[in-house]
Amino acid sequence: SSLRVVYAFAREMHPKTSDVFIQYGTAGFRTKANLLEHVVYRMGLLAVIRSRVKNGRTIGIMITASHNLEPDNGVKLVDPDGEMLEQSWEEIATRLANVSDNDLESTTEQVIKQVNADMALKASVFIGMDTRYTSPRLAAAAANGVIALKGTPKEFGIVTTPQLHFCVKCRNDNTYGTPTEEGYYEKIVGAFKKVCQKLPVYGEYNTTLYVDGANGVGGKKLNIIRKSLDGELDLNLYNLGGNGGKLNLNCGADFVKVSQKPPVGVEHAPFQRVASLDGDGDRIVYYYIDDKEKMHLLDGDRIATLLASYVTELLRAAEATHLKLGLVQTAYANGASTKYITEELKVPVSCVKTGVKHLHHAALEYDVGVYFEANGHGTVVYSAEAKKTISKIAEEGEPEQRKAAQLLLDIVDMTNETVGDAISDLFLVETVLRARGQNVRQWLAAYTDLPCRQLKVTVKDRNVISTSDAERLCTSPAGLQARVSAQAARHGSGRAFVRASGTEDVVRVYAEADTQESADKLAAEVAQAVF
Ligand code: NG1
Ligand code: ZN
Repeated sequence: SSLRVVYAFAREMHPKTSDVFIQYGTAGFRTKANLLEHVVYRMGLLAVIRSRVKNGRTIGIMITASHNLEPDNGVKLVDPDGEMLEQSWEEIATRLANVSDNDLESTTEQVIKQVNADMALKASVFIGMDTRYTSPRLAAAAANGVIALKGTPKEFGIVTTPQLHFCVKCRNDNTYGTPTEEGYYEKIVGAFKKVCQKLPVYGEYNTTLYVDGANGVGGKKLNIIRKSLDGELDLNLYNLGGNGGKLNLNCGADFVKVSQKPPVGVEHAPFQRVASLDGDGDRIVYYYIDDKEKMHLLDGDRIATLLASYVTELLRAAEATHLKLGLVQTAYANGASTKYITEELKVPVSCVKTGVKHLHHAALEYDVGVYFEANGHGTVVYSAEAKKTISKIAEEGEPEQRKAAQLLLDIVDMTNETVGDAISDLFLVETVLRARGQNVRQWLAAYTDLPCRQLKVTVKDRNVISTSDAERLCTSPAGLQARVSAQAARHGSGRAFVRASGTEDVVRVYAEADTQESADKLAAEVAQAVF
């Protein structure tokens, strides 16, 4: 059959060259780029099957290893609504990625039967990639996989991960926007410019923003956007990938958050706010350096509270408080942020497992769901009911109500609801600071973070660690949780947990306490217990 030819082609063109088992994890497959070509090709096959199961709706394939260093790469699938691949398919993806070339044909047939795909249907797959030098070759392998099963690939070239998610969503739901990079700018940047017309600059807010682009795709895209901002936001961009700057190396959101150090490659001025993006543009943290050269970090928790408090304010002004707003965090959220959300903002907060799919899912429970990982990955999602209500008030409400509702509608348009998006989040943060006439120090004043520390420990088999209670408790190996709890109890405001990473072969340790010294000590003690 013609499929025979397809599998023979796969063996020749994208052979499986490694026997190392690879797993579809928190963010798809991620490993050294040279081990991925056959995996990506097979994800091309799977995307076609998935598209057919979804009645020909478009599926996305993104080639990226996000905040990892240049030698790594990765691939993940995007579902029709722009969300992460449905969890039950992760096992199928893993199976397909690991079979031998000889068994690829029979396994693919099995999968087609198992998911009941009608292979006579059309199939459409959007492919995007980050700036890694290994990405074009992998994107081509993905396209070959799509063509092999007679699907139609559309290559977007270099885009941020959230831009690809956005395009997939728009392609399947044309009320959301136009499925192109330009369509993305029109909607998201267009909404920011609209808001700027309504909110004149005043108070302590200043339109200058420095950006650390992590030498990745996000900075490059902001460089395109920069020229269209008409002075409403003056972006000073650093780490755009030129001048020998290496992707994510000593720069970018993950480096800044985890090391609690400013990135290299950025000029610093005291109290100047800086936004730091990660390599594929789906995470963002802010920071500034004070006049004593101390860095102050405004992480994902901080962005979440800023957005949640402002949207709450607008809902109140629009008299739409029956819409339920909630916030979703993970165990990595700083304890001080959770306390602030509960006690000051009086907003319900849920804690879920690490990984944006868990947060996204939990956020959909609310009319307005704000979700962020502490590392800066997050967004806001609005229910259909919320959008309808806000639109109605924007048309028919009293003047003050209408004003608030119209502003909210712009904010909804500025938001990439499909996934955490550094560019969209940047404009949202700037909107709130501008609306409040605040500088970055005033933003930081909302609450004081507990000092914290993150460590990674390499162990023989990280999978011996199991957890419960949204990863805050360790259920195995036996006795470990008791030791972690005992150590945490010895430090003021001490809290610590351990879990196996879903993206790296390590165990992660998190600790917080009332002083940095204590947090560091607690993290080291817990790491010792794991080891
Ligand atoms: P792992 O490696 O499972 O901790 C990391 C991040 C996640 C998420 C994924 C996907 C931390 C502690 N973990 O997961 O939040 O962003 O990568 O990129 O930041
Ligand atoms: Zn990322």
